[in-house]
Formats: sequence, C-alpha cells, structure tokens
Amino acid sequence: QLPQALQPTDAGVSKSSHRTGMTVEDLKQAFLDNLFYDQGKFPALATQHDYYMALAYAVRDRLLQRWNQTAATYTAEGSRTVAYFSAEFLMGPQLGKNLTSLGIYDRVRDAIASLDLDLDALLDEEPEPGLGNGGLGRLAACYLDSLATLEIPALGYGIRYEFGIFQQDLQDGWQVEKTDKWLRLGNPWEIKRPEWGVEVKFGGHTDSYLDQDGCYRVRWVPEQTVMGIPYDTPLLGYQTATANTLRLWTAEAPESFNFESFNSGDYLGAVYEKMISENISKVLYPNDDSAQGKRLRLTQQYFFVSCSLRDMLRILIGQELPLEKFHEKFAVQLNDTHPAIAVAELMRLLLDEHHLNWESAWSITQRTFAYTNHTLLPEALERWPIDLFGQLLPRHLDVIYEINHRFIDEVRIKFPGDEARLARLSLIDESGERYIRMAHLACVGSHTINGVAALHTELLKQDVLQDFYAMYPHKFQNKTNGVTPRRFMVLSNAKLTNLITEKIGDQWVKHLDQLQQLEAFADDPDFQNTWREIKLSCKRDLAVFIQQQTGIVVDPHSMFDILIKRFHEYKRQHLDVLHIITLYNRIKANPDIDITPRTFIFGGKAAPGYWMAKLIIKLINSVADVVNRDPDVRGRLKVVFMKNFNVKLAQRLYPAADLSEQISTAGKEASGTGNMKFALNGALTIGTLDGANVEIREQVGAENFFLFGLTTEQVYKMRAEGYCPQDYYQANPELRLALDRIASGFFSHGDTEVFKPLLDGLMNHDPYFLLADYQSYIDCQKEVGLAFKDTARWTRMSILNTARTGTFSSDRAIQEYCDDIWNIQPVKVAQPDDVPTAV
Ligand code: 9GP
Repeated sequence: QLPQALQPTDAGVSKSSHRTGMTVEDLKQAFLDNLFYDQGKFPALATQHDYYMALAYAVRDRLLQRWNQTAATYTAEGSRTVAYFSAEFLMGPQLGKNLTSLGIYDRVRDAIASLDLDLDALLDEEPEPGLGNGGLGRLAACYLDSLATLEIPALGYGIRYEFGIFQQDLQDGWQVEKTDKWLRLGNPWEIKRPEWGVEVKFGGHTDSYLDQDGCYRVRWVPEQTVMGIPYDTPLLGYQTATANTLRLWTAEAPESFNFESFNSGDYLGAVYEKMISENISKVLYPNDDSAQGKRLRLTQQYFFVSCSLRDMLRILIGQELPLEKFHEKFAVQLNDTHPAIAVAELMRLLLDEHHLNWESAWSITQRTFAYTNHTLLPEALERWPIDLFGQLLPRHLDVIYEINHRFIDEVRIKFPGDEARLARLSLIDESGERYIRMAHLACVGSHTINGVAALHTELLKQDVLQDFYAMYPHKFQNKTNGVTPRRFMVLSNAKLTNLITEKIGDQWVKHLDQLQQLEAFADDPDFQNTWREIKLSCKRDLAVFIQQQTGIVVDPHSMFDILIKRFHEYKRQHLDVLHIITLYNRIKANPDIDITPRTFIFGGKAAPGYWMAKLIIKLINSVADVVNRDPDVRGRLKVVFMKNFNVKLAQRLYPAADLSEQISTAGKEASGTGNMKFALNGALTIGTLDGANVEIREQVGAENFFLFGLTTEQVYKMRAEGYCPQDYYQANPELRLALDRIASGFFSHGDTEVFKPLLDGLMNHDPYFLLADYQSYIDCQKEVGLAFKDTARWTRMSILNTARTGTFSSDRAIQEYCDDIWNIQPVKVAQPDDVPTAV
C-alpha cells in the first residue's frame, strides 16, 4: 500500500470510462474521441495517419495510468534503479508492442475493424524510430523490454536524434542515403519535460582557487552552454503494471533568439546559437563497429551523459538521499565506450560541484559504473585526440590525467619495472599523436567489465583487454546477449506463438526455457505438419511483400536463405554471393542439374563512408539482376535485396526464414543477436564458430546446426604464419570461375572495373579469410540443400531449434546482470484495477 501522499496519482482522473477502460467498446470510444479532440479530425477528413495517431493516444492513456503508478511506487520505495546509458536505442515501432504488453491486441483489432478500418494498415503508419545502427542499439531496446517485464526499476538514457539512421534507397544497385525525418508527423509516445531541463557546458579553460575553507579547488570556466531537454517514453513490461522510462535528451539553446544581434541588423547571428546548439542532437552517426574522431560525436556523448548524471543527482537529492548514496541508488551500465566519458563527468560533478574529496568521489564512481564491451575490432575502439578533447572538455582532461596518474601507480606496484605494460595500459596512447583511450577509462572507472558472448569474453581476456584482465581479473564477466521474445515472436509471429501456446500454455513468453517442452513433439507427424504449414504461411506473406516492394516473384516452397545485418567485410555478405555464383555456374554448365531451389534474401545498410561495404551491396544487386533474369535458372535461384532493413522489416523476415546465414570470420563478431531471433523462429543456422553461434550450436545440438569454416585459433595461426589467398584461387576451379566471372564484367554489363577493388582485396589480402573458408562453406551449403529436401528431418531440426533457444531470451540476460552486476531486486507495481480509485 502506498503512503497517502502518493496515493492520488489518479485523483480526479476517470478510470473506468473509455479513457482507460479495456473493453472493445471502451477502446473504440477512446479511439473516436482522440480522433476528434486530439487530431481535430472526423472520419471523412481523417488520413490513415490520423487514425494511427488517434489509436496511439488512446493506447498511451492506458500506459500513462501504469506509468504514474510505477513512478509513485518507485518514489515511495526509494527503489534502487538501473540507468542504462546508451548512445543508441533501436526501439522499433511502439504501437503493436504496447498492445501486446497490455494484452489488448485482439480487442483493439476488433474495435478498429468495427469502424471498417484495418489494424495492420494503422500499425504500418508508425515510422520507425531508428535511433541506432544495429545490434548494439537493438540490444539496448531488448534489455529495456526485459527490465520492465522483470519489474526492475530502470531508466534508459540516450539522445533524441532528430534524424535517425538514414533511409536506404537503391539506385542502379547502389545504396543511396536519405534523411530519416521520423519526427515529421509527431511522436505520440513521448512527453516533453522542459521543467527537468539541464545546462551542459563546453569548451573554455580551467583555473584554480582557494575556497573559504582554504581548500585548493579547480574551476571550469566554460565557453558555451547548451540546454538538455528530456523527452520521456513509457515502456511497459509484458503483462505487468511496470512502466519504466526511456529518457532521451534534445539539445536546445538557452536563448533561442539574440535580440542584441537582431537589433544591430545581424539577423542570422540572432539565431546562430540556436542552430549550433540544436546540431548536437540533430543526427545519429551512421557507423557501426567503427569509430570516427569527430568533435560532434564527442560533443553528443558528453551532452547526453552530463544531462543524465545531473538528472540522476536531481532524483537523488529529491529523495533526500546524501550524495554518498549515489551508487546505492543507481547502477549505471555503460553500453560500449560511447558513454564512457561519464566516469570523468561523475568525478567532476562530485569534486567540483559537490566538493567531495578525490577518494570518496572515486569510490562512488567505481561502485556506480559497469562497462559492456561490444566489439573485437580494433577500429571500433574509441580514442580521442588529446587536443580535440582538451578544447571541448578541459576540466575532464585534468580529471582523466589524475585518474591515469593514480592508476599507473597501481600498475607499477603490481608489475614493477614493466614499462611496456604501463604504456599499453595507460589511458593515454602516446605511441604517436596522443589520444585518450575510452575503453581504458571505462575499464578503470567500472567495477565490472563484460563481454557479450562466451567466446567474445574469452577473447577480451586473452587479447583485446588482456592487460586489464591481468590487472583486474575479478572485474571480468560474461553476459551472453539475449533478445526479447515479445517483439521477435509474440508480436511478429502470431501463428507460431498460437501453436506453441496451444501445446505448452502461455507461460513461455515470460519463461522462455519452457520452450523445451516442444521437444516432445519434434517427431510427431501432426505437429510437424502444422509447424511446416505455419512456416509456409509466413513465407507466403513475405513473398507477397517482396513482390510489392521489389517486383520479384519468389516461390514460397523454395528455401528462404536469409542474410540480414549491417554490411561489413567481416560479416562476409560477399561469401554468400560466391555461393550464389557457384550454384549459378553449375546450372550454366549443366542446366538440368538437381539443385534445391533457393531464394536468397539480403538486407542491411552500409555506413555511408564505407565504400567497400557499398560495393558489396552493388555486387549483390548486380548478381541478382543476372540470375533472376536468366531462363536457364528456371526459378531455381532467386536473389532479393530488401532495401532499408530496419526493425519493422526484420519482423517480417525472421518468421519466414528457413536458413539463417551467420558467416562472419571466426573471432570477429562479438555476439550477434539476429542469429538468436532466427533460431527462435525455427530457422536453421549455417555459421562459423563465432560470437554467440558457438553457444547456439551447443544449445541446439551440433546435429541441428550447419557448421563450417576456420576456428578463431586457426585464423590467428594463419594470420601469424602468413596467409596467401592466391593459393586458394589457383587450387580451386569453382572458386576461380566465380571470381573470374565477376572480374570479366559478366554481372556488370561488361564493366571490368567496377568490382576490381573488391576482387583485388580478396586476391591480395583477404583479411577476413573468404577464400580460405570458401570450400568449407560450399560443402556445408550442399548438406543444407540435401537436408532441406528431407522435410521430416528438416522440420524436426527446426522445432528443436525453437525448443532449445530459450536461454537466449533477454530476460535471462537481464536476470544475470541484476544478480551478478547490478545487485538489484524487482519492485512490484500494483495493476490499475488493484489500486483503489481516489475520490
Ligand atoms: O558487433 C556487435 C554484435 O556482434 C553484438 O551482437 C552487438 C550487441 O552486443 O554489438 C555489436 N557492436 C557494435 O555495434 C559496436 O561495437
């Protein structure tokens, strides 16, 4: 029972009416009212988007009721809270998700249908909030879903980018980027909170002074001030009353108009500051697994981190808790190094603004933060040139020097005389131009460091962070990633969800391990039949969509062989292309050859500045053009590139997949999470021993997984001993033919230049070992083709994949973070119906 002061969150608010009611009638009435009063439209004038907005607002009212209840409960209980700091949150559309969480999907469908409208069409109106690049941002979104579902008090903190990840279009097979104006028609899910705006400073210099107590202190004299304004989105757990908050910051100028400039005739100058300030949260950097030393990027990182820490201090102080309890109140997770500057900022706030001494401030800081590393690629490890850093954050530079000074002393004690180790561990890279190493700052400032899959964590310990592991072995943990079954099964694959629920009840949605019970039906012919029919029906739905989008007709009975992820050479989309060309060459050499019909589906974006990745997209489209048109192929092979891959599109693809391509070079992919979504939806994986593939294979059983390729150890060894891709080219006629066909201009209207850089790279360097893995991949694909023809065997494998992937739920991952890193317990929020209405 809440204390009296916090009871009346609903005081005076109508509860049983259509404002928050959950019957079909209530929902219909709420929808019509919102259309009229919020959208200012009546049906004859309303657009589909108006209908979407009206429905979204009707649903939001129900969310707000739970959100207020949650906030009141957390406030009353002074709950320990997880703050998930992430520069990216790839949330996906909210309407469908919220209907599922509230348990009113079918009722809303009926309410909407009774007005002769189609719920699917309204769901389709919601623009994708593309505030992330790929795996890292989507993981953050899955984790927020699990936090709310597990009833853990949590806040997601990030940036409200005005433009999210670019929209990908294709022109003549090349990627072209278009601005993502996702906020253009408004965002019904967010609430602006200007009253909680905070000031963030940049630039200037530092000086020192003696305070009244005679203490030596440092003062930062900044040059620029920006306002951070929070926008809150409620995130409701699956069929719980817990609605946590995603708090995203927008940058605004403190004064949006300078009258002095205006009066003196400088009209542009009058709005200059506004323009400069707003730039900070203007656009998401469209890079994934690569770091760019750009000033604006560092500005963004510091901006959201500073806003968030100040916000947390406001909450702490509001609850009358002393600063010394900061780490008891909050557990902060740093999602990669993007928010790592938080370590220096919290120190600065505690030292300079709250006058704690160094030891207390450092103890609080280290007990507050934990750091997740998401990459093994050296080019993705962020570092900032000292000059740039010092210009933007001069006081933080001082703080970092002092942290480093003390840390290096610690290293000296543990490893006396090991100067090389000191240089490797230092927060400052002094091997050439001087840089700040953000991963080092995160490692030193955090109590726990984790990798995102078992292999990844091992490689961090042995390789990328080996010196930190030697220094602080107790800090290292593994937390294998997970995905939310609510979005990637319940919402996107209703047919399979219903079948599973019929068989094993509905508890699996929150306890995904229960999928194991499906094993009992893996050989049951009736169940197998239904399983197959459902997969076929999902493939039919996708085939219709593919035709609408691309004009390409695909056969739902063919194997849907899907590779969807960001484009990167290490992810080796071009290895898949070599397989397609090999099959094509075989057909050309022997038109009657028996080949398992396949539809190859690709999707994914390339970073706009990553030229090689864009060339691989062009190659796929060029090969598609030739293969899809060639009458000799007679529909046995189809190649489809689905443009603008995003969460929305992903939800159509996973349910329809037969084969999931997870073919990165071993030792390169930290985890992967698409691999989990596919397996959960009953797709079989062809993959290397990389990232979480290793654990997926362990779970589903080696006999239900198509393994190929070099191991990480073999890759390291070959690299050390000298690898010569030419040897593979010379020795393998099929490989040679495939590469020669590309080189000859066969897929490029006779142009022999266009793919030359790609081919030269493969023949001379091949840093990702495509040629070395080619034959093993081709052989494995042959097995896949044969297995697919044996429908009973394939279906059994498919069922077992779903049945055995329960451990890859984000609920399991979050529970591990709660137990092993955050030390946090759930807090029960009463369902609205259980709360007495205040009169
Ligand atoms: O590349 C990793 C991917 O393997 C992993 O699944 C994902 C979530 O942990 O993070 C990706 N990393 C990045 O996007 C940036 O380092």
